[in-house]
Amino acid sequence: MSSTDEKVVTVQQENVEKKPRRRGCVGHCAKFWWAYLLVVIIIVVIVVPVVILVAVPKLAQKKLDEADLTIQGILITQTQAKELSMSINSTITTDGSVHANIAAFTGVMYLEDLESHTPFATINFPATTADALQTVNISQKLEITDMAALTTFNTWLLANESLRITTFGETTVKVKGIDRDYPVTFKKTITTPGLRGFNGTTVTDTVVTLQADERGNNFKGTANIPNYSIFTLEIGNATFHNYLLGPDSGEAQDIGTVYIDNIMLYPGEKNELPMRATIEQGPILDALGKKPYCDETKGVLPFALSGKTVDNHGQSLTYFADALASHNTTVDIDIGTPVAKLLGGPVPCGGLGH
Ligand SMILES: *[C@@H]1O[C@H](CO)[C@@H](O)[C@H](O)[C@H]1NC(C)=O
Ligand SMILES: *[C@@H]1O[C@H](CO)[C@@H](O)[C@H](O)[C@H]1NC(C)=O
Ligand SMILES: *[C@@H]1O[C@H](CO)[C@@H](O)[C@H](O)[C@H]1NC(C)=O
Ligand SMILES: *[C@@H]1O[C@H](CO)[C@@H](O)[C@H](O)[C@H]1NC(C)=O
Ligand SMILES: *[C@@H]1O[C@H](CO)[C@@H](O)[C@H](O)[C@H]1NC(C)=O
Ligand SMILES: *[C@@H]1O[C@H](CO)[C@@H](O)[C@H](O)[C@H]1NC(C)=O
Ligand SMILES: *[C@H]1O[C@H](CO)[C@@H](O)[C@H](O)[C@H]1NC(C)=O
Repeated sequence: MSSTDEKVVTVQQENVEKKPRRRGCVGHCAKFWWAYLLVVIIIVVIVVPVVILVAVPKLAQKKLDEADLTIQGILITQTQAKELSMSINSTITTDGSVHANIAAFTGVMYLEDLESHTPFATINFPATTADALQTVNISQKLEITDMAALTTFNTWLLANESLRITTFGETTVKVKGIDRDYPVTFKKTITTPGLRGFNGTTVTDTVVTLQADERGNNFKGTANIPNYSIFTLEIGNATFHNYLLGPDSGEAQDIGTVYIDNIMLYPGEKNELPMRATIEQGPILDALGKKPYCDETKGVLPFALSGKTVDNHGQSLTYFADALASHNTTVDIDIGTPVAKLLGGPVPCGGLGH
């Protein structure tokens, strides 16, 4: 400010309000210091806090809300009765316009479409930044605190074509240049494919024996179980009810137990698992002698399998067993071919007496 300006100001202080920025301040400010103080106070007390306490956190929350969470894979291993290991490979994508650090937090996961929103898992999210692309891989032990919620989740995962999972947690974000932690809510809902009730399962390489082996099994085969989900699941040893479905849908008969050992279900791979069963042979032979199995289907019989028990290294896993028990997977199995091999010919229509 030049001395000339100062003089002008002292003379024309009445005009200050019209051209304030061109004026100096000495005399004027001395008189109206309180007005400037008021402006400063207003800026400090209202504007800065509004920016810092309202605008920035609002923006931070908005950017967090706009970010996309994508889950590439979920691994459930070391499954025990009360705990399991869970790893998640995920990415968070943002537009990258805000430089911020999101603090680590504990979040929960629940089924979006189940009204209670009861968490089935508690996840420890690591600290992340708001970079355009973030890889967030999590690997942790999960104590099972709500068995019913985990069982329901597994039931939905098994039965549905797709399911929506919400991850929710309260955390804080620190925006670059502002030394302050803002509370924000992390809430993301993803849609992920389910197991579709193992639809499309086939059983091949079937062998039937008249005499049961040392474990009591008189049937062997290979189960080919499709996994449409992104989950890898260590299930362990599972047993299933084996229903023979009659020609009329009403006539289902529980004819024995199917055993599949050491089930580790992978996505994107064919899950070929040896299976064995202890089944009553009478109902099988009866069915093979009836239409349409004795002619049209050439001995391919319809079965339904639903879970009975799940045991992994000696521990009973009810959260899998109850989910598997809630669903019937229908499978057509070629029993006619191995039986014909055994008997030296196919069972004719009308049964073996004919
Ligand atoms: C995450 O990715 C790594 C490397 O590709 C892989 O070994 C691991 O199995 C994946 N985990 C999950 C949970 O998908
Ligand atoms: C994280 O997961 C991705 C796959 O989603 C994988 O490519 C990457 O190698 C994993 N990183 C680590 C450290 O496991
Ligand atoms: C998923 O499956 C469960 C159990 O069968 C069912 O009750 C639920 O309505 C299904 N949800 C969706 C969204 O399909
Ligand atoms: C499984 O297949 C059956 C018969 O094809 C179909 O009715 C059912 O909707 C399928 N279930 C899923 C979850 O895809
Ligand atoms: C499954 O059962 C067999 C015995 O039938 C046992 O040797 C094996 O260890 C069991 N596997 C698991 C994962 O529990
Ligand atoms: C599976 O099918 C059998 C035979 O039809 C039936 O008795 C059983 O109740 C069914 N189980 C479930 C869970 O639907
Ligand atoms: C799971 O298995 C099915 C059948 O083998 C396959 O079509 C599907 O692509 C697999 N799922 C994933 C996520 O790759």
